[in-house]
Amino acid sequence: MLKLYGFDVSNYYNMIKLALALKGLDYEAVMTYPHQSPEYLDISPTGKVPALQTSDGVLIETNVVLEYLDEIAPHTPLIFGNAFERARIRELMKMIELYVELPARRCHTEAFWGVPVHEVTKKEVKRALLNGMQAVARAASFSPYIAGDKLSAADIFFLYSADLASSVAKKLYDIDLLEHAPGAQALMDKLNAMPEVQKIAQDRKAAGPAFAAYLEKAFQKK
Ligand SMILES: N[C@@H](CCC(=O)N[C@@H](CS)C(=O)NCC(=O)O)C(=O)O
Repeated sequence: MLKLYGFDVSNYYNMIKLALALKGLDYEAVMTYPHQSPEYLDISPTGKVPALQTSDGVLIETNVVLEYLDEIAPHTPLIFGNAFERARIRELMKMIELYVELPARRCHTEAFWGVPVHEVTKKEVKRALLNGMQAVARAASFSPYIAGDKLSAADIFFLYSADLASSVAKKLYDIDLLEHAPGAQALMDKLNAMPEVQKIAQDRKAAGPAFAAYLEKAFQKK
């Protein structure tokens, strides 16, 4: 059986959880916070989560895992269409990760954990997030899904990247990031209404206090 390493507050972990749920794939969840212990590095070379243990070995990197799941469970495709259409879905996934998720991540400590970020970083991130969201808006269709009329892996990336990026933008800059991508809020509302997404949100809420305690300990050590 597939084994998924990670924790319920992790947005990347939740991307894989949603894909597994949509595809109806069984898996064992192994509650794991990212860490650099030799034992976990034997499983995940970066020490990050998520990591997916398959019968052939472990896979890391969320986009790679999503592609793998699409190959082993093609009945509910998340990357579909002709070669060009599939490439467009991958293009959107990559844009969302590079230009929305990753810049926002640079300010997570201040936005979510009360650990201040340097003013220069905050300035850079503000510019990157506005440019990134506007770039995604130019490339996306939002009709109603990001790549057209069917839910794709790009929607999964968007859902679990835009939520955190929007919180960062609101908390640090008092900006409504989704306003910069017409159609994005309606898509988020549609995705958030899905029962699979609601279940993941419940799990995330339930896991919040334990993660907060873990972070407090982690930051005390530094
Ligand atoms: N590029 C990785 C990113 C995964 C990632 O950043 N996961 C976070 C948790 S949401 C993590 O493990 N952070 C710990 C660290 O960066 O050391 C992916 O696509 O899976």
